[in-house]
Amino acid sequence: MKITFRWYGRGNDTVTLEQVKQIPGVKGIVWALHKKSVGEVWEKEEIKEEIEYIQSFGFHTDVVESVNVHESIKLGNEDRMMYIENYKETIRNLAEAGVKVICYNFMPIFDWTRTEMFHPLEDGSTALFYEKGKVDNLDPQELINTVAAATDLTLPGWEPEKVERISELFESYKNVDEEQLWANLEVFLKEILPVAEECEIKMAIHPDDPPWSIFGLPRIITGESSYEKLIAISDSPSNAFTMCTGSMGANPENDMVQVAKKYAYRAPFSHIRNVKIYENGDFVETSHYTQDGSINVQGVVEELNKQNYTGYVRPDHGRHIWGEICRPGYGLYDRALGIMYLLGLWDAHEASKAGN
Ligand code: DNO
Ligand code: MN
Repeated sequence: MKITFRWYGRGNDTVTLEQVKQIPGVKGIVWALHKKSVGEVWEKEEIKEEIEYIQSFGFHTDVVESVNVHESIKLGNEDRMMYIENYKETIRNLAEAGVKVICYNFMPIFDWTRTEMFHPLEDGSTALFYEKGKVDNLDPQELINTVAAATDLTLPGWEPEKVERISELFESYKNVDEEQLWANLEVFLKEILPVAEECEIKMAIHPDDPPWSIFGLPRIITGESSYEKLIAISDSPSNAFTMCTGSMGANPENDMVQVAKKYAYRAPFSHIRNVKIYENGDFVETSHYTQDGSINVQGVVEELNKQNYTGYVRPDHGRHIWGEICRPGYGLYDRALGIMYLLGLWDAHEASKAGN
């Protein structure tokens, strides 16, 4: 298990790399060129500048999250080939800079979806919250307003250029059901995987968050059967997964210990976090501690340890604690606590394996 930390870049994150350096065990930064528009090629020079800065702190830059996929590719529009060619060039440029894993997702229009960014918890902290009944009855525009009001920072997946075209995009997705979205993903994968394989890059798809359809939009990376379908499309070693316990695990039917048991071998990258799921389908993000939520984080780490997992791991969203003002879910303190929990669990399993 190689511990990493997601960081949004200079001037774009409230957390600094000087601070991240003080979290024990962090070896790498999960990064991206956040200023790029979706669909643009990431040029060699800009990649170099970013990774040199990160590496000057002694961190590796092996993992990128995310190179986002243009809506035209997901929709299967006529101009998709141009965007696919751009994507291939980005893969090549990242490989040349030494990148090993690219995390991406294939969610229509919205990336992760929550109804509240700073939901108060009983312990006085706040966290991201998903109110199912609200999403079931909400106009997507209201959701966009909620996200916009929560922070001045641009959140990945909620870029202004996309938000401006929201009704047009909804209209386009009327003709795309789950089957069509799978077909479009297949076209994308068959094009990019040979390039990724040649470059020794793993394309690690992130599950849909939450793992079910919202606003009538299709969602396809939702559980074990999605993983089976992905493998059936291509068993290239580059066709890989980002195992995210909090995203996939928000559906209680997904047992994340089982998922780790069966699929960690294909997940060069894992996001580990906890959510507390309520009976009505609402969920709130909690600390990483197993007892605080519904996900068996302890069991997942135990399983990874049994497999001598060598993938990259990052704590995923945390709460906002000790008065920290930060990007929703991406503060310093709770993610640092999460890392210490993961490392503690890991070391305890190592010790018991060694018979200590
Ligand atoms: C939620 C987060 C996601 C993730 C992107 C990857 O669990 O990890 O927002 O960053 O979906 O493309
Ligand atoms: Mn995640």
